[in-house]
Amino acid sequence: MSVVLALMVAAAALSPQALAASCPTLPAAPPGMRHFKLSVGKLLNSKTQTLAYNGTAVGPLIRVKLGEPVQIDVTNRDIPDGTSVHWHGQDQPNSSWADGVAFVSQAPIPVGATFSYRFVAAPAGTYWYHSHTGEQFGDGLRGPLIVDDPQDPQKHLYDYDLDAHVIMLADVFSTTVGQQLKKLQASGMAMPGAGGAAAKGGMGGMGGMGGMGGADAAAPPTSCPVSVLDQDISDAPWGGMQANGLGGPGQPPLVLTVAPGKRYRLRFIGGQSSWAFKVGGPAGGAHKLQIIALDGRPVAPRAADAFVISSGERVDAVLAADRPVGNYWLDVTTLTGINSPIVVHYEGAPAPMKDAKFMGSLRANYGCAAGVGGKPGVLDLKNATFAALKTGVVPKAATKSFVLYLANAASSAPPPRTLAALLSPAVAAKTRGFKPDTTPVCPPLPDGSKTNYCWSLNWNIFELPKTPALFPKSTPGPTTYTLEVTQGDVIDIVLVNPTRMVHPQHLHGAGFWVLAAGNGEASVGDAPSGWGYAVIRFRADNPGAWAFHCHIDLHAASGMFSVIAVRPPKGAKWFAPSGAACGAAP
Ligand SMILES: [Cu+2]
Repeated sequence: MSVVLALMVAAAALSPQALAASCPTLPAAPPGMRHFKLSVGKLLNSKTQTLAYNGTAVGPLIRVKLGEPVQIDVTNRDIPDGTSVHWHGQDQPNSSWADGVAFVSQAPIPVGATFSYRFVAAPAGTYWYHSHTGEQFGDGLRGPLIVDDPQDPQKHLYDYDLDAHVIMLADVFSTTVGQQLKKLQASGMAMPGAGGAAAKGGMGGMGGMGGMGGADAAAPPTSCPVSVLDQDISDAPWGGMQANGLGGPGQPPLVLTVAPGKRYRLRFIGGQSSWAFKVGGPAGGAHKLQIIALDGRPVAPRAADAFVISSGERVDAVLAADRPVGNYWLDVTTLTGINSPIVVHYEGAPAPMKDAKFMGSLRANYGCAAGVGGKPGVLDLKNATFAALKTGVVPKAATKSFVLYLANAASSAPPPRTLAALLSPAVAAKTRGFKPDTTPVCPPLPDGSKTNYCWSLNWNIFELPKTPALFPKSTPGPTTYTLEVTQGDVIDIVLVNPTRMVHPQHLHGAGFWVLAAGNGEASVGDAPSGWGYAVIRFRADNPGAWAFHCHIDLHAASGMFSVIAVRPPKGAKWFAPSGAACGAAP
């Protein structure tokens, strides 16, 4: 009897319905506050996505001014697991409750409920919103969020900044990301070019190779040999890509209309869940791009034929319509050339879809290019240096620092001793004493089940707490990896990537300075040559529970995730007074 009761209690604690008993809908936004509504639900009869905002391939554009208060009412129409919306890149000062991460800052919004998010729009730039519940964003829950700066310091660089030129990129699949994850957990990662699931144990037999992933060659419509050197590897299958819901398999391309002689600000959003994309060209391309902002922040302009954009990243680039009137391709491809393009259409040119000669030049596959490193003029943003226009005052030193390995938890590669000493004892315990492991296997999942796929931070397979980390009554599980800091701390995080894949790490609730980045030796440790590293610094001045994780959907879902708890000094409130959290204990 008591066992049954305990089980029922546990089940109730997990149900979004029960958790979100108090998931409040606020009254209509007061004057001066912008008000938007999102309806979240299943999308039937689509070949490329299973979930959608407002029933459209890409959620509606939310465009506001810097400093404007915003209210967005989000209704869960029919998603049984619940949902939540994260406002990617927005600082959320004193509004951690509105950050939208299920089980970190809120309970999932249950079916039929409407939760009102409120926050002040800042900073200015190109941002986006997406689900932060389970793996939902890769299934189609993504939309653009633009914050305009009335005093835009780059206004002189372009003539137009059109809604129609906000470009949401996405990789699309015939399976949900959840299904992809289950398959990977069951059979492990395929090696590049291996054409199938790896042997039992995932990386078995490849000791020392770290997290080399592979394209799932089960049924890609087109394929190119993957290039490890250029990082064009993904553990997701390839099903095609879209720009604003167009250009996918069997679809017409996205058309960007321009007037001759004018300059256009194009806002690219890396809404894809797995694959990195190259934007620009074709090689020797018709139009050069002038990059003016990265991840929303203005940078000193820099010209490029093309650039690389990973999951979660944004690139603002000016395209000058300086070619003879006509139609031109603007390529968006994987790094090795699997392609789905955008058309730049000049006013006065024939409609591109009716221009047989032009459309005849569309190649379903541009062939297998040399990749990023092999093409002149292609900027790999990870290795290029950009100067931020506004840096603020960088604190001189950190008060607290962390080292995070972006590790495949089945990897045999041990951290170097000097870095190992910097890991917390709890984390060090999880690294199995740093003994080289000649038969690498993933540790069991937090629920005890076996897995063959285990991305991690410091070998920890993250589990979400049962009640949101932000709530006073939250109790973390054994592998709920929480970095505890105090409001006012200056934090350094050393990110070390010992794997062959890129891992775009995303910090919630704060911007950060990149102090150093590159390959080879990190300035604060001795990462072996060939590993990638980045050292970031930020002010932990925003109290709350903030996610810090890989933005590749599969990686975050498999365990490459952490929570940074910014605790206010003793006696101060954890919630902002305006906090109206979803599922908060009364
Ligand atoms: Cu990753």
